[in-house]
Amino acid sequence: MNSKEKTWISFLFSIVLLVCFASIHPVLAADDIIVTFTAQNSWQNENGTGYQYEVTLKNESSSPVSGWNFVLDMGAAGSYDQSWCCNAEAAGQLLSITPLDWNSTIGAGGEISGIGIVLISKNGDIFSGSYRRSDSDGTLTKIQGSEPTPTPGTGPTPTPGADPTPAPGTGHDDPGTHSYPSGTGMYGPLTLNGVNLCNANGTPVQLRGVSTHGLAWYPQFVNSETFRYLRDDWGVNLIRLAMYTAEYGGYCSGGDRAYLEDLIDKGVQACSALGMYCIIDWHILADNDPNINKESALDFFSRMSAKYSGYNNVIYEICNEPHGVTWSDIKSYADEVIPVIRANAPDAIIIVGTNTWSQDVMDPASNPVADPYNVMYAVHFYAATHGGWLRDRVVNARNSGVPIFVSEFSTCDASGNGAIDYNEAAGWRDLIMNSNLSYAGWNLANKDESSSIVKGSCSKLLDWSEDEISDTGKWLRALIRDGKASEPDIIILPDDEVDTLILPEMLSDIGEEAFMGIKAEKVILPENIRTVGSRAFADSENLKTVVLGNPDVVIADDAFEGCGEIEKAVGFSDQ
Ligand code: IDC
Repeated sequence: MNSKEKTWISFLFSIVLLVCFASIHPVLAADDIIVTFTAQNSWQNENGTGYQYEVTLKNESSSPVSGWNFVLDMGAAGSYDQSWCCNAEAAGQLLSITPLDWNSTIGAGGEISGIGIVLISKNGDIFSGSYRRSDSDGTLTKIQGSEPTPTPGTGPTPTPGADPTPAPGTGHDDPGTHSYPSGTGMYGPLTLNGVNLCNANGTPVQLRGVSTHGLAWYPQFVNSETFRYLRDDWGVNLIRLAMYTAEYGGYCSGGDRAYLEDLIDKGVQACSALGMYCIIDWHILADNDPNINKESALDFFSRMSAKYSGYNNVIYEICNEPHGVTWSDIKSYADEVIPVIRANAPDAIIIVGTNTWSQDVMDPASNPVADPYNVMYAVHFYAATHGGWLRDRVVNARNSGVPIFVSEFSTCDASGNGAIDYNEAAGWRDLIMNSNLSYAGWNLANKDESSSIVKGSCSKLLDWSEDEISDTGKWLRALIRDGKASEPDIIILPDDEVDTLILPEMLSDIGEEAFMGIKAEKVILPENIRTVGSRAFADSENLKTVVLGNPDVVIADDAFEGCGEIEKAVGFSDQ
């Protein structure tokens, strides 16, 4: 064969290949989206069985698909309950799902995951499986998966570790991208100075946050995207992880302990990567006396404190709301649990609940726990039930040397529901702001009750519009935002051992002389940092490199006075 013939043959061969390829993969292929429902959890519900599905969408075509939707026919046996990381609308038996901004495009051959949909079925798990989506009307046709099965057994049977994690949005895929050293809160280690919660060099700090609802009830809110959103939009720097011991899926009432501990770990790790603090809350309630489940508590806190011993952002709340007991019952419990935590976490902040649903804050004034180092006491208020009289107690207790943490509160009444008392709430707000109290508002969920910060009608886990957060949510967000806005420059004492100092993302402006004389060789300024003040890093002898997350950061001329030559690098690639 001469070269001309060869060229012809290879040309013809290509044509044949092209024709074969085109017949298998039509250029304008239709119905390229495969939707897969995988059941993660199931539990008995008054209307049938609740199933929590992880939903993925795969784009089998060779071009990206934007603005997808799909429509699931739930049949007569199915109904819609809630969802996350998508918009859902149920009309009769039809459930229509559309994306959020960040997951609206599926790349060529790509897949998106993290969508959660909870459906109720009277006929077992009829939805698990894969479906092909019709391009024309979005309807789904099952191509693989289960036939209806008998209804499974009772009780919540969550699969450990299989809780929903929202698919990451662009640029937010790894909360650790601008990472904090593992287990570091944005103000570094905390300590008490009198009744005030402070950073290591004695500057008072304020932890402002939200408490989850029961972890077993609303696990979907425990994820780093939600926490990041709360941090960046609301100014939250604290998440309380409320783990009920007796109620619904409770740790001591038959709940899945491994699953609950996985959720705690997920929450702790998310907070750590975001420089946020978190409270591990042993949420006693119906079990009014903490001594009832003391053995479990000792075991739990011993393991938790060992696991998080190096984490300066973890706070231990050892009994949510004792009631119907005496202070000496609570104190004797605390005097057993505190040393167990101290053995592993010598400096952690520990919060002790007080009697009468954490209202009797005067008790410890005359009779504190045996080892009061870094121990605070809880006050809980619900504004429509607990007014000025409880505020007076808080003031008196603090004047008597009792360090107080408002580890749970809301604007409505003590049922967690009912009307908001804006007058009393304003009184509490003044006390919180004037006394720089740290707090966690109840609750981070979309339950249809006034204390939930997201409305029952909204299933989004982040990016809530004004209409999607409840009145309590609005009030709380304003409180937190104002707290953040009025926060003084917080100077963090860098650890002498640290070669690389990663500054918290929340520090948008670095004040004058804030980090003078640090020992680190390298400083990383996350992208949120806008200005670096005069002599901010002056006289830092070892300092050689400054990594700028934001190339536009405005740095005072004398910020590095007295240092050697400084190399400024842009971006985080060398972390
Ligand atoms: C409430 C929840 C509610 C749940 C109930 C279970 O808001 O959805 O059904 O617990 O018993 C507390 C408790 C806290 C309560 C809250 C409101 O710490 O668990 O949550 N509250 O009643 N103390 C005072 C009020």
